[in-house]
Amino acid sequence: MASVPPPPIVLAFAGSDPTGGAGLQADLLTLSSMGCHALSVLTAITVQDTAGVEDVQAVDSDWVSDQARLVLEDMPVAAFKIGLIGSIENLAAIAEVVSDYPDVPLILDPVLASGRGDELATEDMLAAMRELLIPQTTILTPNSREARRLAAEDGEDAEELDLEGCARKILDLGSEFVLITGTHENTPNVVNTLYGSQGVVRSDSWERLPGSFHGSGCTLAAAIAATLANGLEIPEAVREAQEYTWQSLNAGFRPGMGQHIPDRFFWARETDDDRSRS
Ligand code: PXL
Repeated sequence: MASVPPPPIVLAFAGSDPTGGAGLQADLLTLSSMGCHALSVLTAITVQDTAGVEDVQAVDSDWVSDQARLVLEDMPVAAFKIGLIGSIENLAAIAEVVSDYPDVPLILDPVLASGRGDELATEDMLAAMRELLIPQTTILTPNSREARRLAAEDGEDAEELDLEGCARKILDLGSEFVLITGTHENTPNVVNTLYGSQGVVRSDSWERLPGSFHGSGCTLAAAIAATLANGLEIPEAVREAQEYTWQSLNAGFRPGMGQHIPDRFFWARETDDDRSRS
């Protein structure tokens, strides 16, 4: 029997999304689909449907630490991925846990609001993110709105900031790389740009798909964690994760009355073409 190497392990800190579109469920689907084993540390429970988030209940921060510490003492991890954090106490707890693993790449998706605009982080959490988590981040994956909010200084109008300036400010906060996604920009294609200390590392342009998606940011950040855990260098890891995410979105479906959700297992689903061929 051919021996198959074990999957690399990725630890995801995330909130539960009962729709299966975003959050922890998006991370598990993406990491599994990309050949990783996911450890999942629940940070919050949400009440939501495909239209929006109705309520969020953060998990007690001691429980967040304890969930993470026990699995980390048991298993080696190849990457961390952080999504919805839920509270400032959770943010501090997660920052302390990951600081004990400085060699493990950390992908931080700064979840500030749902697709509909429901706030998922307070201004205090934003400040704590800048101070405690961004300095430990390998790749931060904000959309352009999140990048502007993170980069805006006191009294500054976030809307006015250009994305390259935002990237520079975020890198100055200590993130090694920042990938700013362009879904919310008024451009014909979606342009995602990866910045590092030397400036633009790569910029990729994607056909803009119709409809609005629930869980696209979670999918992209989890996919980057997976490609890094699988051993790719950062520019290729970011390229391949975008390719995977675009394919998941292109195969997306609308299970309810709100947004579309990506199909992270697009490759496992038979299409009509497959069926007519067999
Ligand atoms: O897409 C960001 C996100 C992450 N995690 C959870 C969410 C959302 C958006 O709604 O609900 C749990």
